[in-house]
Amino acid sequence: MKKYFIFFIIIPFLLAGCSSNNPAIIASDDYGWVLIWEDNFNSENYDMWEKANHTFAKNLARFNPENAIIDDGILRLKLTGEPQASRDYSGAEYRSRENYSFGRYETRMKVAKGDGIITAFFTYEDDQNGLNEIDVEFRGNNTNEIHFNNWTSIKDENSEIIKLNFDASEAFHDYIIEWQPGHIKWYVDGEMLYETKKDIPQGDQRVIMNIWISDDKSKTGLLNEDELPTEAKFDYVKFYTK
Ligand SMILES: [Ca+2]
Repeated sequence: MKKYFIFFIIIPFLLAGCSSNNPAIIASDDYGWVLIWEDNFNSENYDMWEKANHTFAKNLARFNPENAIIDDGILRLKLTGEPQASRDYSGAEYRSRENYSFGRYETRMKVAKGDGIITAFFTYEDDQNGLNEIDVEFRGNNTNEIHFNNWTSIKDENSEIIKLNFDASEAFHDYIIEWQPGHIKWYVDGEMLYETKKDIPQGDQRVIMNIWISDDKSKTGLLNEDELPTEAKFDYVKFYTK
């Protein structure tokens, strides 16, 4: 009798242990994505992308198209000490010509290190009421922290800062924004790190990658010109829907 008792106690635990070796039970959001386009940056694709030449209020640099370079399968966005029109420094921005909607936006990137320096992968569009945006952003004064932000034209920035177990300036890592009508999820190297259901943009947006210098010294630190030139690198961008 004792033997049978042990059998019935142990077998359910063994079966439970086995089930963890089966294919993972995947949450509904994690499958069904269909790749719509990808750019691996093996060549310039001006039908799809443009190189920005503007700046904005809190940016101490101005984007210079010459600082966005496709080189050996990598998009290199350079930040230099060369004056550019109204600014003392030159950054770079690569932006899609088209707007896209709900979907999964994925990149593999290596960000820039240095006080004041921002590297970002994001979706963005101005509508008549203001800006709509979903960000993956790094401040170069702490590249062990990732910033997930989202705005709509009727609600200011929602921000979440998460500590990573690596320095994003030392190697390439995978970053994903999953944007759906009711939520946004952010993934790093396949792991979901944050989800929000607040203030989800609803209109189509461009896909943008850039490098620039923040004037907000209290948050990003003061630029050290000895850190220049520097650059952020992008291996690919992919867009999926379902
Ligand atoms: Ca590539």
